[in-house]
Amino acid sequence: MNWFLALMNTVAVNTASAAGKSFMPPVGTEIASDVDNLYSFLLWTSFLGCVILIGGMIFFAVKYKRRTDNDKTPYISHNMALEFLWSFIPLVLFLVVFAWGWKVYHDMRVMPENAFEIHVQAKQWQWDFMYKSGKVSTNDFFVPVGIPVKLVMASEDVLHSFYIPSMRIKQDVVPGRYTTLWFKADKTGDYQIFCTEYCGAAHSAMLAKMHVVPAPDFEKWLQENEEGLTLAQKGEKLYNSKGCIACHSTDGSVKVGPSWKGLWGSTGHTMANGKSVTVDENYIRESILNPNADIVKGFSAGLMPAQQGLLTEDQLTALIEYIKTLK
Ligand code: HEC
Ligand SMILES: [Cu+2]
Repeated sequence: MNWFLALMNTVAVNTASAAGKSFMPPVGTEIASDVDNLYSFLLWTSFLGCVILIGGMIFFAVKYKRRTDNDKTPYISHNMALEFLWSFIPLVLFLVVFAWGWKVYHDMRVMPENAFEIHVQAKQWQWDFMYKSGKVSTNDFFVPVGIPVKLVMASEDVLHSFYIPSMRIKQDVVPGRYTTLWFKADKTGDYQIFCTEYCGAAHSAMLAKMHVVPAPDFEKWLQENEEGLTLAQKGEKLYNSKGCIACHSTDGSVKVGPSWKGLWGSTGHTMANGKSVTVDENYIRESILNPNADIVKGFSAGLMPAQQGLLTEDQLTALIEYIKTLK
């Protein structure tokens, strides 16, 4: 039996050091270490369970092997204490995993209030990163270290999925709606980004690099080759050129449609059917592309021309960023 234990020990030690070093991608956030801890717990309890189960099976098979033809199997009906323990201990383990997993998932999905927002646009087969300052960068994703970053993501064509293994975060990027993701990078450095949803011929080449840099360097990068207009300013131009100005004011006065002033972030926004919504990116997106989906209380349906197919994802993002500034 000793050689067996020695072997098991070697396997365990090597797996542990592999898991700690090369097996998992480098840890870039607090959430990443939370995920790793939970994963290690799962791995080790499963390993222990496996040893107890398979080890016990082998042990009993050897110990109670039938030796002569006269060996009789004793009659055992049940064992209360044993049955209770082998149900109760796994139950506790599963509940621990449930609560722990819920906590980590909760931390991943609750967006911090004051996060730095960056728009991510996926298309076959590249990632565009749009900053509020107007800067756009393709497949190179610059973020400041130590500051919570929130991603508002849209797809121009098919389903993609944005994955940064070192941050242990992943989120589908779905055509027709915005999805969000957040992280706070702890360490400067370069990290790999993947698309993890098969999206066509060059899916495996849909890669990007994340560059986590000190905040001053990030500011400097943001200002390099600035295109001139911020996202909100581009939105304001569209507000004029696309004719929204005919029916929407930005100073609170009511025209044919509701004013955009104070629209962003309002929580008890009432619809004609009595429903009350929170004004976020997805609500505004839907209101622009398909106005009849939700009619604002006090206004008529059928007046606003649907913009589906008339605005690009970029233009939609710019308009939303403009509306965000009209506090
Ligand atoms: C012909 C008038 C008209 C034009 C032009 C128009 N809208 Fe509207 N819009 C309305 C009306 C009326 C409503 C309220 C009824 C509804 O919810 O559909 C509305 C609602 C909205 C809302 C929801 C507002 C809220 O308080 O919830 C948004 C956002 C919006 N429009 C964006 C736009 C954008 C962007 C454009 C330009 C591309 C535009 N609209 C052009 C008439 C117009
Ligand atoms: Cu993709």
